[in-house]
Amino acid sequence: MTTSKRIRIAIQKSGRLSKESQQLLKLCGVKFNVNEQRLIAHADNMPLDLLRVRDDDIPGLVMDGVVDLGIVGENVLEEEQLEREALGKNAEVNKLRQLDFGACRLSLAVPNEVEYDGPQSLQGMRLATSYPNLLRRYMNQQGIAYRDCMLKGSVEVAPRAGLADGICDLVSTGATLEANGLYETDVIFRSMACLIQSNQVQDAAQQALINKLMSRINGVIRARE
Ligand code: PRT
Ligand code: ZN
Repeated sequence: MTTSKRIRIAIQKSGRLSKESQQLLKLCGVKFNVNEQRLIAHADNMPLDLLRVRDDDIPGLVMDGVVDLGIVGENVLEEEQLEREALGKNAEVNKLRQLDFGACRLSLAVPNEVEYDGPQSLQGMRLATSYPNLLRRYMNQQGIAYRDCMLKGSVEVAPRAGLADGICDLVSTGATLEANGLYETDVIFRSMACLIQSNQVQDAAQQALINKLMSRINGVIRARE
């Protein structure tokens, strides 16, 4: 519980989105210093705090109203929404805008020696993934039966290790697939980083600050286009 009216924004602590998330806020005039040991960084010049967490935790923190804003990949957001909807939990969030970094796609890939002739070729396969809900939605839409193998990391080595027949993983350049003797067959979700807001922000001063931040973000992104 907090009695202060400071805005809280969750960003990735360390990883592919953390530098650009921090840079975007700095370009919007938010002055802060990050201490690697600390979860929270307070802005010096406005009532805004940065909460530095694992990216997977960001959608839930925003949906539950623990923080007001979050910067996260659309892939992580969509996966969490599907997960919560399946559990009958609140998955509501207000997506304020897509950002201009973090581009990737969630794709299916199989070993080079496997012949692919449309999604039906994946029928009955065991697929390794960290995105079971996005995978299930796509395979159900295609009407393809499969089994999954949940892995939080090292997904791309699962086929070679004999754990799975194929994978469903994030791709940006394709170098990781190539290095592991895999090729991309289906793109199932395209993603960018995005800014999300909790539906539970009710304070007018907080909303005014969020609106100000949004218009600055729009300006920064427009200037970079
Ligand atoms: O520790 P934490 O849980 O916060 O981080 P994480 O390890 O789960 O996430 P991280 O930092 O790897 O990625 C954060 C977000 O960046 C993802 O959720 C995506 O929205 C976005 N993003 C953009 C990517 C990539 N590009 C990407 N290429 N996330 C992961 N990858 C990985 C992919 O999983 C594969 O291992 O990079 C490899 C493929 O890259 P290429 O270039 O070889 O194709
Ligand atoms: Zn993560």
